[in-house]
Amino acid sequence: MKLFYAPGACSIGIHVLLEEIGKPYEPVALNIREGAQFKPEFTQINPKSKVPTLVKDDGGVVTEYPAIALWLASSFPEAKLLPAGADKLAKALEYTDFAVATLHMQGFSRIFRPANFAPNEADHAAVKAKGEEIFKKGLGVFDAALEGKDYLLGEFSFADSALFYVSFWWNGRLGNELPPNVAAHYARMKARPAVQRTLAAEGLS
Ligand SMILES: N[C@@H](CCC(=O)N[C@@H](CS)C(=O)NCC(=O)O)C(=O)O
Repeated sequence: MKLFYAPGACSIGIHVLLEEIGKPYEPVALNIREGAQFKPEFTQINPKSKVPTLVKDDGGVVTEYPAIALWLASSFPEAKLLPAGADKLAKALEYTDFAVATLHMQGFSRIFRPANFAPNEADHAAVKAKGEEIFKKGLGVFDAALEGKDYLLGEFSFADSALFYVSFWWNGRLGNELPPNVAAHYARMKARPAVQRTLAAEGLS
């Protein structure tokens, strides 16, 4: 397997899952600030120009965070990343998609890339404020979901990797406070050897 990632980007969550699995893989860092994702060498692999992108051993390509996470969890059951049963599996996908599609794409993207939402610079402060509102509301949902639990599904699953990366952005990168249950989850995640190896590999520890 080959993982295309950018240090500190959302791909860090998939990087964590690969470290949890512990099978051989090749991490390939893309400099997305310099536009490596738009170069033909990469667009012929993923025309959407996004990380994470996973190339399987059979040469097939998996894109989109929830799909990659689900594929990894299903393909390596011994890593126990896949919750058993339809109800828990649906919950894991629900949490993963909420972190990626709402907190990341709707919230964090507004905070980090306001120009993608409003061409007029005068509107950027309002766009960022909306992003923060979306992000904080989402963290509140995760905080309630974690009440009385160590991980989102009780046991560790692929969904925790998605909450980890948005927590890392909010707290680790922006220095904002996390609500108590999410803060405890983030601390628990950072204590996992797989997370520590990933942070070190991405030059973030
Ligand atoms: N919907 C995608 C989002 C991936 C995404 O937005 N990745 C960002 C990094 S966090 C990226 O590759 N950005 C490069 C760009 O937009 O040019 C997923 O679930 O994987």
